[in-house]
Amino acid sequence: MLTMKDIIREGHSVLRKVADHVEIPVSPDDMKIAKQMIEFVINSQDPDIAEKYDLRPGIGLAAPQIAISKRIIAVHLPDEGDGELSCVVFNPKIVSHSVEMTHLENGEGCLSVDREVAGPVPRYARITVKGYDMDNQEVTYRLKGLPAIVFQHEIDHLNGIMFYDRIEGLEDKMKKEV
Ligand code: K1U
Ligand code: NI
Repeated sequence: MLTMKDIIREGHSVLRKVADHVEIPVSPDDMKIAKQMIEFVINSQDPDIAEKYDLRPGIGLAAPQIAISKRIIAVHLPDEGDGELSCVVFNPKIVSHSVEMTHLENGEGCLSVDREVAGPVPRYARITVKGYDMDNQEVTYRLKGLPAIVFQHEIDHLNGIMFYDRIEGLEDKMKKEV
């Protein structure tokens, strides 16, 4: 299973690369990576498992964060209703978005950033994402609220973008990666 040792941190060159597309149908190797990623995110939210393995809770993960430069994301979080959104998406692509922007009141966190970087991260309020699921089926997600923000954060990782790159007026020293 993946642990925090497998998560690379800011300053690592893979986090600044544009990740490669995944071949569809998904290869057994890529499927294994995806399964490990969603397992990590789910485990990280289980208080007992998180304590035992010293996992920082996360609601999403992108393959570059485990040093694999491929277009794979995993998210596990409450949805806008009573349920949860738990999925892996291969080659996710934002195909449309609102003009309206939003941001999280308390800013964003990142498992690859071991410090707090304060400030609003502007995100589209609503997005439509297309990609492929673990059954090699094309999927479409129409998202708003936290799921929309998390998808944008994860897709940014596939394009070498860190959340603080988007914070306006952030002092240069806060953008420096040690
Ligand atoms: O990609 C990552 O580094 C994971 C990151 C995703 C994310 C967080 C906030 C806004 C956008 C994207 C995290 O999961 S940080 C941890 C976190 O925010 C959280 C963890 C448990 C419960 C609720 C939030
Ligand atoms: Ni992140």
